[in-house]
Amino acid sequence: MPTEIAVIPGDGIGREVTPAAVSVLKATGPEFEFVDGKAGDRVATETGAALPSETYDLAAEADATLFGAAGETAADVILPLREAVGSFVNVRPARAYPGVDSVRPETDLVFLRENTEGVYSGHESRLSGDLSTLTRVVTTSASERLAEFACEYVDEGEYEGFHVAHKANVMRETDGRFRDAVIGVADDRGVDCEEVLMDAFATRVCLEPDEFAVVVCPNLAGDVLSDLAAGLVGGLGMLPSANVGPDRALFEPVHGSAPDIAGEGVANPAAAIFSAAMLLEYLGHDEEGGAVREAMKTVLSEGPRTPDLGGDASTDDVTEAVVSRLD
Ligand code: GGG
Repeated sequence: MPTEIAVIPGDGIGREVTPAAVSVLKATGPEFEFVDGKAGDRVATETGAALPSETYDLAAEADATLFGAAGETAADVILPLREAVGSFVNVRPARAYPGVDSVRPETDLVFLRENTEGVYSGHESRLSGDLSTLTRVVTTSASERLAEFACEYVDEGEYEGFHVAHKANVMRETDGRFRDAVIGVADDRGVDCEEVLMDAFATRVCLEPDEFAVVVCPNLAGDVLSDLAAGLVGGLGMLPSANVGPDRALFEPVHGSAPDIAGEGVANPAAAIFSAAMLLEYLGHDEEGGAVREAMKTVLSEGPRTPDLGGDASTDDVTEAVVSRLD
């Protein structure tokens, strides 16, 4: 039976970069069955549900999922999709590549973002006309599971250790629990783990990104700090990600729907194509994943490039250039 890949483009430029990633996957050789799923703002308007149950089920049952971008309905789309694949960690590499005008060309980071709780756990309330509240959820079990993943990631990637970013000096109970759980697991496993306050990290990573390699973060901090790192390496069009669970995973560019350029055919497909490389490796196609990454890197170096990287090429031009290097 061919491996089933759920393809959920979502909103805005997700509808342009996801087909680009699928074209690249089709050019790699392994036999995949691509099954399309609908989700997002337009689907919400048409059907009343941003994530129809059949799309949730598709992601929950497919071998892997390729997602594009979420728009206004992000909370109703990407958070449940991550739940559908059982994801507990969002792996977000932020790397500078030759040929891309990067603020910090020495940047080579991977964020391991907690993916189930924190302030994204959905416990928001409007208590009055003047007052809204949000409950932040942090469990030892989810923090330890993330730390276990981080220790394995560090071992497999032969890193010296990892940093844990937190704000436990202010959020003593929640980030204190997160920090203690992560450091506890690292100590038990004999993995070097250095703590850093997340606000200090934001400055230090801009000034000295090569001081960091693997950074473990609570959910919101991981979302924000990885976007900050995107600014060091050429912008949001550059960062891929993998939402990993015990049995399944969902791959998506870090960027959102970019309504300002949606429909113009000029979105940078690099993040989606790098996400496809991560998907291939996740499914055990290491050689093909490496080939996609190398082809994308060559195109970034030699062109064509989309306008966000200073070029005038279209999404299709870049995709065709990558595909032609895979033949
Ligand atoms: N492809 C990533 C995406 O759609 N991002 C929009 C967004 O708001 N994401 C929230 C999150 O990553 O938790």
